[in-house]
Amino acid sequence: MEERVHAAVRDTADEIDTMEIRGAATIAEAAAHALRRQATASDADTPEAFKSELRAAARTLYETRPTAVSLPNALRYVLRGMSNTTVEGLRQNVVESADEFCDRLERAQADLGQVGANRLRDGDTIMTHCHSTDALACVEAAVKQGKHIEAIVKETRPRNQGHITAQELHEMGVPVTLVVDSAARRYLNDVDHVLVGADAVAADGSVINKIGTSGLAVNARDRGTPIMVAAQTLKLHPDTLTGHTVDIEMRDTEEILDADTLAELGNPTVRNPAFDVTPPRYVDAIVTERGQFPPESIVILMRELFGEGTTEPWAE
Ligand code: RUB
Repeated sequence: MEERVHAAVRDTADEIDTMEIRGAATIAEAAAHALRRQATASDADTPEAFKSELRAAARTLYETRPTAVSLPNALRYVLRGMSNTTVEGLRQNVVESADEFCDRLERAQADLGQVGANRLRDGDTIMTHCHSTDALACVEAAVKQGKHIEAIVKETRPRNQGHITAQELHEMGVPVTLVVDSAARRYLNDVDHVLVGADAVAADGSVINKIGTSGLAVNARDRGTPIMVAAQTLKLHPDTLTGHTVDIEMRDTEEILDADTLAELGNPTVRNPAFDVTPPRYVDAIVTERGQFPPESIVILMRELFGEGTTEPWAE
């Protein structure tokens, strides 16, 4: 099966796996592009062979990182477009649905940005965790509305995605203070909103995002600081409607310390979970392109979008 998967798809899968491509929305967009590439490069001579190639490509992409639901949601969106009965027709279907998916993603982020920006007031300071394009879309829209926003940016160990956030905020003209993760509570007194993204939102309103989000949310609630999650509907996890839980990715311990240091320390067990779950009671608003929702109401939107659940992206 692997040999039918185009090299460009395997490259994208590798880049997602090694996090050269990262962040839930960016992963989804790259996966849609990869399926498009598989379709345009395919030399399948029957519709069945073409569909089977696309499903194999989808599975290769799916098996990279388990937590961001935007990935299977993207694959499902593109594969569901395959309705034609000829190879050329199917190729056209995939190209069109991949392009449509990427357009919708971009529009959703812009619309969500407007909703999130309305929650921010002129002079507000936000605190961020990790790097989220959905969250930054809110800040960008607020800045475009003429609001002065400042940011306290958490480093986000072990991979320091906070550095990307700091750089992008700087490019928007937002003054940034960078802090180590453990300093977050100290600075929450100076913050008007905690603003984070999501890799997945469960039917009960729980938010799955970069490890450390839940601790930040608990501290923010203790300080009375509102917690806003920017998550386009692509982040809603359909399987949680039927009781499934979200798989939390465990990453390589080398992201935390190298083998020599590990040996010097007497080879302790090291754990490196990439994400955690913030219960809905610590979240004030989930901002989507369809408006803002209290976390407990997100299930209504999920039922509207997905019905009672979904199948695997490659199901026939
Ligand atoms: C990224 C992360 C981001 C979400 C949302 O984790 O937790 O907050 O993916 O990002 P990683 P976006 O760096 O491990 O991929 O809003 O861009 O979809």
